[in-house]
Amino acid sequence: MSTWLVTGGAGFIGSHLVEALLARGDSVRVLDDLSTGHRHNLPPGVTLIVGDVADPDAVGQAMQGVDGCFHLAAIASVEKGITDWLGTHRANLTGTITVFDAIRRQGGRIPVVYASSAAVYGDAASVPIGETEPCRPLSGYGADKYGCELHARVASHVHGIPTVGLRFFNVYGPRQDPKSPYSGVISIFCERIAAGMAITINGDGGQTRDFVYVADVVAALLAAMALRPADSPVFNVCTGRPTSVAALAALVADLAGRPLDARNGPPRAGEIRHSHGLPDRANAVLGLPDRVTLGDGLARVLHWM
Ligand code: NAD
Ligand code: UD2
Repeated sequence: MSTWLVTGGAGFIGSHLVEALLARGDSVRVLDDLSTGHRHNLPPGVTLIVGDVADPDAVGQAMQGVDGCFHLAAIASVEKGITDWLGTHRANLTGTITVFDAIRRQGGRIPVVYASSAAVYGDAASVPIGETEPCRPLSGYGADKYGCELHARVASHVHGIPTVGLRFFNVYGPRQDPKSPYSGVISIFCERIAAGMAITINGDGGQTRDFVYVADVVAALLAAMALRPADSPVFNVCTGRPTSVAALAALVADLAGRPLDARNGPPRAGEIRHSHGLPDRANAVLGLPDRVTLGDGLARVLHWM
């Protein structure tokens, strides 16, 4: 039986990963400050350490005796990175270096799989976006995620720590909090349309995103942990299929069996028009199964609500 540390394990993606690790009989320790995560997201049998991922003592203690670390703790919001630039930087980049440094201080080679983001690309010149596309982040959040990738190279090349970075595109699924002001479009649309409420489409709705279901993200996290590479690779975690926001709204209404009451609001400032990734490298190296289709994933979200 292996023992894993999951930072941010009480959050949306982290809690699904924790469930998968427990289901295969492993032991799980979670380090989370519960800023956006919830105790009730965690199944019984998990050790929860309430603490800050940028606190070297808390991370050092949590890291004792584990076989690997899934590092997901972060302030997962572009908007928060604008209003609290320094605080977000501390959680997102300092927190990641704290994880690597705790392993260095222990003199071990504990492998780390960490969450990066499609935000590292900024507004890419062309889609679909492959991993070799230059990283030109347009937000503090994206810059810090890119910083995580650069420090992961240092962790690997200087300190011998195996690392894998996963650039998540737009992740969705049950437990993504629709009440959060930073919530993803799918949780907002599903909640409002199912309740017969109007939705707002920012701009003309022609902007596209690559929506990836949380179970597929968990499969990528688990496969990445098995790699233990020496060259600190990064992978897109995406479907390769673009969906426009207008088409998403229509599909949710159809699946919910509700009429669509959609209003077009002003476009979001600084909005990226098209974001969808090339999944080929992840498919080849991580050996991922087929992705959950958007229709199936949305049905599961609606069923959960
Ligand atoms: P989430 O907010 O549900 O989870 C983040 C977790 O980290 C929460 O439980 C929160 O309480 C915890 N946390 C935040 N700051 C912390 C700190 N300083 N110390 C300890 N714990 C802290 O968000 P999520 O969607 O599950 O995101 C998980 C990871 O995936 C994040 O690193 C995020 O940046 C990344 N990501 C998510 C998406 C997406 O579409 N959801 C896209 C790209 C990248
Ligand atoms: C996602 C991530 C963000 C970052 C970024 C990288 C989430 C929640 N955010 O931002 O963390 O990684 O990708 O590029 O996953 N929309 C509406 N109406 C609404 C809400 C949203 O039209 O009520 C639109 C929004 O303007 C955008 C699209 O839906 O065009 C997706 O919005 P989002 O906030 O879910 O995610 P995104 O891509 O802005």
